[in-house]
Amino acid sequence: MIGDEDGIDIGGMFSREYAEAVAELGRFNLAVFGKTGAGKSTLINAVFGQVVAPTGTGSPVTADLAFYQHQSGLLGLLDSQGFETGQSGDTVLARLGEIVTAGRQQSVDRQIHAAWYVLRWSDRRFEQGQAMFVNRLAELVPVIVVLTQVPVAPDGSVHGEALELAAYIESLGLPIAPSGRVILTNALADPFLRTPVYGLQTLIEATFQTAPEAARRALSAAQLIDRERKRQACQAIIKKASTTAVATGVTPIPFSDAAILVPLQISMMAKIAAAYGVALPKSRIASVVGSLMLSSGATSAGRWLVSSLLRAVPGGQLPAMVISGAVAGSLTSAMGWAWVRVCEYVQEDSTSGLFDRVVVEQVFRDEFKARFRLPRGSTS
Ligand SMILES: Nc1nc2c(ncn2[C@@H]2O[C@H](COP(=O)(O)OP(=O)(O)O)[C@@H](O)[C@H]2O)c(=O)[nH]1
Ligand SMILES: [Mg+2]
Repeated sequence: MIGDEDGIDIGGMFSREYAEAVAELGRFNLAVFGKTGAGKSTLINAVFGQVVAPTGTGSPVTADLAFYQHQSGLLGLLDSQGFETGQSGDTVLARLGEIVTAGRQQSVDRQIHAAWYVLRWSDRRFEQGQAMFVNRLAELVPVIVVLTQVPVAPDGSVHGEALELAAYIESLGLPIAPSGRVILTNALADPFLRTPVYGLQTLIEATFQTAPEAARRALSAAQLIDRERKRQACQAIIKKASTTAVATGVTPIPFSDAAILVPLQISMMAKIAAAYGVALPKSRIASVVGSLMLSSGATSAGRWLVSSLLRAVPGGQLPAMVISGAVAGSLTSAMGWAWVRVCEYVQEDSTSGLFDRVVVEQVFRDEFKARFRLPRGSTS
């Protein structure tokens, strides 16, 4: 058991709170269509990171329409394994029709919220069969049309012929979500040609606009592109927790009183991890949170808190003081943002795929130090 000497089972507490927070976010379900080689998998990877194939239990999984889930549980993905329009397109549409119909009787996190129709720019054409497919698809689910592998110059300008193709598709008057515009993307940067990644933020924006309100928080958590959106979600979580902490206040002596804040802070950290869609097994995050809080001493009877205060007080004398509500609030807020930094770090550094404890602790501490301010007048 990961806990401190006060007997708080931090890991267990975190796990429960995290599961609850993820469940509360729900799930965003996306269907992705396009020919083999169009760039579906590459695009999904760039936007959501690694999405794993499940066992297929409970989902109508077939060879032509496979259901995948993000490890966080926040994203469901229906991937047409690649098909041509015509006969196999009909099969895929029929299958999707069944899924959509079945979903109508179920909760919102079982429904398909949007589709991406993915088209490789270098095909340089959009056939009538494809237009018909988009039309029929749009009867089942809102369709966003995405041009992939678009050539982009180092200065970020898009190849003129790609713009022309997009304009041509738009001129057909298809029911393209959310605004009739085709979205041009390049999911891979080429360091040799110095071509940048392009259009993913626009794609995410369009997907947000298309998704129903109930699925947007899960989408925000699952995607990797729009970090500002995640920060905004975390800001609300931190504000709520620190406001509660202000109302709580703490007396540092005896030290154990600081532990009053622990459940609040654990809950805050769990909600943040969920809002970031940290794609690690929850047991693993829980164990890191446990060791983080233990080693930082934040939970062990507030020792760390007190030593932080000591360092912040000129002369290093611990005055006989009550940690005011303002300090409790500032402390909780600093912890929240420090944890946001850790979640960002873990997401950016997806190559490691692991929480490295030493590094995580460093990232946490650095951000905490930068954020924690002793409110004026609180030590007198
Ligand atoms: N330069 C570049 N190459 C891409 C891009 N998307 C896909 N590719 C390449 O195109 C090929 C097919 O991509 P993939 O994602 O497997 O297509 P899928 O069959 O639709 O899933 C792969 O070799 C990718 O590396 C992109 O945005 N830019
Ligand atoms: Mg693929």
